[in-house]
Amino acid sequence: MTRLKTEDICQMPDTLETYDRDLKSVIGLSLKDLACRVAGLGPSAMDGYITGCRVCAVPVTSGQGIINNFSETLCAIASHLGFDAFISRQTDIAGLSEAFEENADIVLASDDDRFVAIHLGHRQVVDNSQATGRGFAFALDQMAGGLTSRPLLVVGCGPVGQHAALTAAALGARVTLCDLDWACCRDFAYRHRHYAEFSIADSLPAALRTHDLIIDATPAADILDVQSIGPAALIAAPGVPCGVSAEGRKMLGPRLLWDTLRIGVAVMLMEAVA
Ligand code: 2YC
Repeated sequence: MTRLKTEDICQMPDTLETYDRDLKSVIGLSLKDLACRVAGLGPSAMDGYITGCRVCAVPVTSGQGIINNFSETLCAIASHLGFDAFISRQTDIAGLSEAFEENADIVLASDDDRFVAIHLGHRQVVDNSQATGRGFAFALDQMAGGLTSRPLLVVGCGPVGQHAALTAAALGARVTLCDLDWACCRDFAYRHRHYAEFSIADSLPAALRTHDLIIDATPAADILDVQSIGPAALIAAPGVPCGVSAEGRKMLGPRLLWDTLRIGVAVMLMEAVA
């Protein structure tokens, strides 16, 4: 999991309204509507669950420690979606205890390895990597006007890529996996062979030339050479760094959906509360 830096997120709390407008222009849905769609409930039905639902972000000091603005950004996203969000005054286990004592319904917390939403009442855990994979597959479905029977390339066969691949397949796409670790793709395809048929690309440049729908689920910068990408291709890229270079991002414009945290967090919260 690539660790965010403060500079990746410090603008987010103040730009959520603008972000939501941009997202709606690219995928036709607001952040809340997208996350509700992933969670399988309509936004109005979801409102009944969201209103008054208390979300506590608990800073965690283990490993590389706290990322400045991380918990604040989680709270800002939760509030933007209509939740009653707050940050625990204390960190770690004391913070977790405080969340419980302050009647939090959902705790958001991340160490260096796992970022989860835990619904204390439903006893449910939603993992960020899984929620992000699902969120970006749905987002691409929206951008593309449907994935049914369409070839879709997932680059990166880690937790985010695997859940993006499963969700894209569930949405009808013909999914091809690509990863430097070919065996990882083979094992995933074999494990899920009764769920869907997953192809494996042995060359990324060739796969980029033959796919118009691409999910970049790698922690690698500049891995997607825009020269190999077709003029109609749509790309969904979760996380940091973006697999498309800065000039590539300019060239792609609204054909690229890149988001480092908001879609994953929104899906975590909606899936935890649904
Ligand atoms: O501020 C804190 O509580 C830190 N312990 C947070 C560490 C987050 C580490 N993970 C990341 O930077 C991201 C996740 C948000 C999703 C993938 N990587």
